[in-house]
Amino acid sequence: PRTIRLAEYSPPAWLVDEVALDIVLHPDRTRVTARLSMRRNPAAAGGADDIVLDGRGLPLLALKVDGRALSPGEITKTDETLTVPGGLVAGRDRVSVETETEIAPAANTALEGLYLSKTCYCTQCEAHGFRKITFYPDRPDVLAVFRTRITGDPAKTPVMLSNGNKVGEGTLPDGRAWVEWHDPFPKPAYLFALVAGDLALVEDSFTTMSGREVALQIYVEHGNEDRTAYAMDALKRSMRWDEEAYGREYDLDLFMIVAVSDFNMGAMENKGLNIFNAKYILAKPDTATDLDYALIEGIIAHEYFHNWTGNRVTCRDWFQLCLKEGLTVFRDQQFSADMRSAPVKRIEDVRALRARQFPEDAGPLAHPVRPEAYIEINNFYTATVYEKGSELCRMLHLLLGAEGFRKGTDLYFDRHDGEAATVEDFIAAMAEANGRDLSQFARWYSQAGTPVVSAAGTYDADARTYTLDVRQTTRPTPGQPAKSPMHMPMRMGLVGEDGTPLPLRLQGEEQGDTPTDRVLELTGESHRFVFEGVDRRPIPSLFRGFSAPVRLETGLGEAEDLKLLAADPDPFNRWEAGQRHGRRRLLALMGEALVQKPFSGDPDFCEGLGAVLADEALDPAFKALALQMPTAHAIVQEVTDADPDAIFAARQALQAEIASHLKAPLLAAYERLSGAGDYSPDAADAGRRSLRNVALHYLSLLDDPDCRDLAADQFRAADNMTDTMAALATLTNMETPAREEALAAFYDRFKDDELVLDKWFSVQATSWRPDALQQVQTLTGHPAFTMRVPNRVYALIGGFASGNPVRFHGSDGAGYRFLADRVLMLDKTNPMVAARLLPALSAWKRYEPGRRALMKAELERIAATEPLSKDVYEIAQRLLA
Ligand code: BAL
Ligand code: ZN
Repeated sequence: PRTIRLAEYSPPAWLVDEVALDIVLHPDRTRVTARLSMRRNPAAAGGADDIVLDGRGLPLLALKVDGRALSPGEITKTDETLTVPGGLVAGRDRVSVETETEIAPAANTALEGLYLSKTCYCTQCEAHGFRKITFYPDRPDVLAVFRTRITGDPAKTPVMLSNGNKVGEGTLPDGRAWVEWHDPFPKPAYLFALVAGDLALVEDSFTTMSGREVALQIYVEHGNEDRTAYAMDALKRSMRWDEEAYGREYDLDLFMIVAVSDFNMGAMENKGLNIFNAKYILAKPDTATDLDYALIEGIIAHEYFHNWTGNRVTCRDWFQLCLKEGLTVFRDQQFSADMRSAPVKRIEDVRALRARQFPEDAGPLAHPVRPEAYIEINNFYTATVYEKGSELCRMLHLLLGAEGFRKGTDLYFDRHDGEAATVEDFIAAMAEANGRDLSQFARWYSQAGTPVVSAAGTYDADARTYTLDVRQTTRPTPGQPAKSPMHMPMRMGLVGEDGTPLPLRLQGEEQGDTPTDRVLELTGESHRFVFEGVDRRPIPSLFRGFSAPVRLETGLGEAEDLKLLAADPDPFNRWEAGQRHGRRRLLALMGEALVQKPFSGDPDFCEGLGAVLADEALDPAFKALALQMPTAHAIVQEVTDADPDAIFAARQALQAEIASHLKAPLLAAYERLSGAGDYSPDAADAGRRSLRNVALHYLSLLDDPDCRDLAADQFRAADNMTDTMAALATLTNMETPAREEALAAFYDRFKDDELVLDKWFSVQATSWRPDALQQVQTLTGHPAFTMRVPNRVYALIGGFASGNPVRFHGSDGAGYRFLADRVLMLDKTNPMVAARLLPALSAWKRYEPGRRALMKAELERIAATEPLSKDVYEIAQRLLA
């Protein structure tokens, strides 16, 4: 397979001003005619002026250039491209190219291009799906105005949608219906969308800040209309927020969302016609958890925000993916923080970053936020591009201030509206709007790896000074052996033992209004900061709010961490101190097990957690996060020769210790928080449920008559999916007849509800019982299991491989073999989803020699298989390199 490189970018020789698509739907023979009004690109550097159209696996039924039919001998066609030789259009600046092809949506199992989700036609064109629909220069720097005519059987596809505004409809003499759509905003082909099916419609409207009325439409399967209210509300809140926070108004008179069952990704921001995985639209209290609601809110916002960051200003090439994704994730995180609790949202986002992006940066799949080479671009929709990309925007926001950041985005939109831009364009707008030099900051986009910042402080009581030394280093990553220092903001404070904020006056600064929280900028390998007027020994609270995506070595000891857990005024660092100590405890317990010492206890830590639990001033959602110990995946990142059984045993021991120490307050909290009143998915109620369910988790670890029946009782009494799932997850880990009863009752109740059934599959996949793999294997034979639906694959296979850190890593390697078999099976039908399962093996080098060899053997088996998709080939090669 060919490697595509950023360095080889060249502008397209030909542009498309307008495209007229005529699509006649049929499950096996959809006819697609495309008429492209093309123009020679004045910016192209001369050279070959062939017209090259992408077209993957498409038959060419007819081709006309300026109305003249060309014979096969006049053109060159491969399975990937169609080339009209430059000689045929020599001396012409404008030409019309018309092609006709035929595709089979029903046979499209890869779910890229035009396919059928059940009986509904839908599309997924990002990144390279449009070339599976018709011949076209399928690259994001070719922006055209689309006119789309769709013809179909009105009995089967009464709803036929595309981008923009509906400009005509009618019926043909043979009874078929047609509609025509026109999108006035020039866009790249990856933002094209078509949906046709028998769908129910839920409507609302939104008045924009300039007083325009926008019709809002959500299309769902019949019967799901009552699950759209939250998504619609989130959409309206997103539209208002983008006006207020970024001055961005919606630009069409219609905004449509369609929920489909079969979708490789979460959702897609097609202009005016977002297509969503139904999981991120449909919710009601008895089918969706609080997490589902939060994800719906965040993803609705994300796709809507793309209208400006992605659609109005798009990417020049796919290497610039972070330009739209990092910025849009940052915007959706800001939105959710405004809608909910900002500190809790920040902790959740950092947890996700550490769980998914840090391992990426530390392993064989490490790549810069703006990658420089790929074989299959679908493999780069990664946590690094998305979540680390967002962290870079967040750092700019902190370095420039909220107002400065807004000045930068205003300039970026003004300058590049209607264009395909680059990361350099974005940085230039930020720099120029603020008069700042961001050239060193830009290194974050090209240098992979997570910097490690180590800190050391000394207090001089006589001089009343505190000297803080910080040093940054970044380990080599694949293809980048040498690293340079990054420009990063370090938000920090110094606190007394009781958490009192101390003044932060640096040597040489004037006395006066001294802040107790400030941002220091790190640019060199090392810095020394001397604070004056420090009248007691301080504890440093560094990188508050996780102000830069680094691994911090604080140099702090146990006692200091416990003090920060008790009293750091920065909620993020308060949580962080508890996590740090939790990690310390887990590593200590693993060490004890190794030398066969009985597990020690740590009453001070338990007391510290107990104080958090008892603190009336704290948000229950925060308490729930603070009480949860670092995950097994996090510990794998901390050790060499990781032994999953030892990590599991240490986590169980630590949690059991906390549970038994805090049994009374946990039971009291569990009782106090028992749901009273109607369910609301809002952050406050969700936080209370979250804390109660953390208490349930702890209490269920105790072999104690007061706790034994809590989960089964909760399962029976629950009136919402959050509590139901928390109880079911707990029971699924247990050896009790109540387990089978609950699983059977749940299945019985929800067997016709595909989204809830996914939860039933995944809860069993993530059980820590020793027979989990056997159960998963049995479930692959369940009549409701299918490899054709990505959500089901992610629930069962993905749930087991990525969400079961102990049983997936069984020492016999059967879990690895199971995953590899499934990846190879799926590669034949849906390579994108197959490749997305494979990173479950990405940390293979971190495990003890036995597992390491077993994982490697499975990766080698995959890599040696022929044929293999580009998607799986690339990931397997990189993992083995
Ligand atoms: N652009 C692909 C889906 C998303 O990130 O919104
Ligand atoms: Zn996105």
